[in-house]
Amino acid sequence: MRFSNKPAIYFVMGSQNLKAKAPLTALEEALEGGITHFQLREKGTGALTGHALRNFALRCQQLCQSYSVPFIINDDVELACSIDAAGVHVGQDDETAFQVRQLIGEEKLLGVSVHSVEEARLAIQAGADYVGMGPVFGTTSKADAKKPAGVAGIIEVKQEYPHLPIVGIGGITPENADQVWRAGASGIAVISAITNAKDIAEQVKAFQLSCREGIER
Ligand code: TZP
Ligand code: MG
Repeated sequence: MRFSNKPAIYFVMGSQNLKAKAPLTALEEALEGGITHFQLREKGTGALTGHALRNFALRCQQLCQSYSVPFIINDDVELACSIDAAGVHVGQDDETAFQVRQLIGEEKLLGVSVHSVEEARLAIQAGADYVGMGPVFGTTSKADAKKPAGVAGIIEVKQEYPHLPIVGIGGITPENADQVWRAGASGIAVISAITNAKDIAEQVKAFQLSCREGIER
């Protein structure tokens, strides 16, 4: 499978998401713990821009490459192309998935945030490799997040498109992740439960365990 051949533990982070640790330290610990994907999502107050963003992105990319983990950029197609990132993730309010696929070519991963079977259908048509669905649970990491949707949407899209990789996002912790796995998700995407963890590598391992428990149950 193009997106992942094992359950994806997809870490999403921007420099603004870190309080106690340096962002690159957090990323390295998460890689050490075994994340399978990383998305740079630089947004909101204090977000890096311009050269600072590009330099930060390059350092994240280098770290990801040294662990053979795909480095994916949120929204910024131009930056992703200029540094040859492994992929791009876009929402419904960004450039259309169809346009993005044309700009990035066939090789790069394309992820699209969707909230319904219809949006999933359009994402597939546009050439998405996976879709993100959420917020599954309540989140404070996204200012304009919709109401938590639980796992119902994931189950519905999975029924309609059994081969489409779906990544759940929003308020996911090692304690509730089993619900997302059982709904049929191929992955879980996480910001705060990883960035706020004291021991980030251990927390990633707890997410790996949640997957085994979710599947066995
Ligand atoms: N999209 C839907 S919820 C969310 C995004 C980017 C934020 C997820 O962050 P957290 O801290 O894992 O709830
Ligand atoms: Mg976006």
